[in-house]
Amino acid sequence: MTVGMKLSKQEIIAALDELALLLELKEENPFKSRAYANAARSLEAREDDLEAIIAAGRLGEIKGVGTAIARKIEELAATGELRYHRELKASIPSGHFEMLRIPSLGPKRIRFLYEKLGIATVGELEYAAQENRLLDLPGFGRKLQEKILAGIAALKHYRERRLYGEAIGPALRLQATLLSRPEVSAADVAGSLRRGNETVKDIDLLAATTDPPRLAAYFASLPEAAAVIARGDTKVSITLREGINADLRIVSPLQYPYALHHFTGSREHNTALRERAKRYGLKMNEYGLFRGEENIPCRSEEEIFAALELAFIPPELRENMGEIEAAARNALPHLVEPNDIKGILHIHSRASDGADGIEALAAEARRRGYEYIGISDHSQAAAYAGGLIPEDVREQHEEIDRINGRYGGVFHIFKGIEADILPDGRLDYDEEILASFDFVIAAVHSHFQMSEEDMTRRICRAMANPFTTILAHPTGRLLLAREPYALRIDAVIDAAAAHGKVIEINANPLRLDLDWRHCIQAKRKGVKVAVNPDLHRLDGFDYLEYGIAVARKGWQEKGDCLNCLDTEGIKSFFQDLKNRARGDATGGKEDRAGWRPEQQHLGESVPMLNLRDR
Ligand code: DGT
Ligand code: CA
Repeated sequence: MTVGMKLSKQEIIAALDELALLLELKEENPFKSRAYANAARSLEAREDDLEAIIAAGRLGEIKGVGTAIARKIEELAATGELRYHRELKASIPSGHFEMLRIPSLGPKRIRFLYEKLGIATVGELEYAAQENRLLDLPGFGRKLQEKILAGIAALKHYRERRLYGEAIGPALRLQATLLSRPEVSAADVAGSLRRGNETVKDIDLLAATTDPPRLAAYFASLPEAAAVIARGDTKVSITLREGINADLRIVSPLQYPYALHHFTGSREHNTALRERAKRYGLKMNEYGLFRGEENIPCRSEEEIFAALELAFIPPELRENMGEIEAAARNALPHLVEPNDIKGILHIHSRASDGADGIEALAAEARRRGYEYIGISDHSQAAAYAGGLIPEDVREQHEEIDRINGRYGGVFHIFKGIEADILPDGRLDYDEEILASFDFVIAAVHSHFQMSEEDMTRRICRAMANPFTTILAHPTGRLLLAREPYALRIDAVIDAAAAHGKVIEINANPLRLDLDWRHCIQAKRKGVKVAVNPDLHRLDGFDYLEYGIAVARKGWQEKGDCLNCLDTEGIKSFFQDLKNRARGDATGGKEDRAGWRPEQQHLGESVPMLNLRDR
């Protein structure tokens, strides 16, 4: 019998690690903190199913898991939370846990700052650092003080913004709510969300009605609104229960297309378009497109663009990165769409740190209409994530062959691996094992602190490895949480181009890495991308939509995405790479220059780079 877990194994491990940190912050007995950290490590190392262990009441058999910790794991699994954790968190100054997100501040230093200077919040810490109070503290100094100030600046930026993946759901629900109203004739999500930006400040909504006061009153009284920030007849701002602000602008049906364009932005795109309008003797704003006093009637955004002799520019491209010039030449890209995606790579199974077996993953992919999946569990160096030793790899390949046999060709599972890129740039298996995979995703998971030069050399070396197929999450960033490691991304893109390798758009909403700005750069160099969910459980398939938003924002077309190839197409792509690897490995001189299938088409429409500071 299974108990049904409210949290995944990974989430339980994360909760234990957080408990260890909280205990350190509280300066409980250091052994107690270490006990939780040790228990977390033992859980990570276990290969068998945690749910089954709990159901059998056998948690106590795990090394480092005593009765007290076992009970807490059971509570976490059964209820999704832990009373002890809640109480501990409440007993520590509110800002201390947040301070852990500032690089170079650990529990010890945070406690020390509290004892010496009474610093309980990030704001107090910022003030103290600005007043040079950290200069003379033992173990601190000017360099650390500056690092802390820089960390606080990043933290404040993070606080003001939300992940696309967090905001898009509530935004679409609000749009549906608006559309269900009889007085509303049109409603859209606008702003940075409509443009598919990776993080957003707020939710912008636009609605058309002939009865603005009624709609304004309705919106302000929504049960989703935890607070009403501002309320007029044309604009209402609320704070949602999730803590995100949502602005509704209310316009007349005639004004709607102009307002939709205006409030979609970006500011930079709007400014450039207004300049173009000026050259046509027109004035453009949220109320209309005017020649003198006369409004040029447009029933849609398409008609507004047409009035300026432009093709319709998809919202994702509206960043003034060359889209207006391309629209004028009728050379906009045909952006990739969800239906173009034929299969899913970068999938973790239960063999490493995923929650599901290969059959269940394949069945879910089939149910969603995909033709193939590629399993890519962690490699041996990633022991913390249950990385596969060579024997595990061989077993997994036999399992995949068996399942593929049962599918009889209607669906295909590719054999892959997410191989760690070791600090010196080598991959985490010998050539014999590497050669046994259909594809290899190379990934940095350790030693993030290298110099820019070393990290660039490390990753470029991995790109040059004949067995590498795809580079995973190239910058290692976690949006609103961790900055990218130091890296010359242009050198990495050049290396991908030189060796015919693919770069991943990791679709996890926290990563969205490769960044869309660099996708444009990759496209100019003829480097293909793969939209990869990096999924660890079945609902991870939902991440695809976030990755596709990034791909679209990065000007990617169907032909630019590896996993828009059908089964036969991707099979021969993998095979071509492997043939070449075999040539390299035997010192052969197989047609190296001539290889690079389909990589040469430099989209006519790719803009010159005009990368804004991030
Ligand atoms: P965000 O909210 O920081 O994620 O980014 P946006 O683009 O959603 O910015 P937001 O919410 O301030 O405004 C939404 C759009 O409305 C923006 O992209 C362009 C337009 N807009 C708003 N205020 C102004 C303004 O003062 N001037 C111009 N040109 N456009 C504006
Ligand atoms: Ca916005």
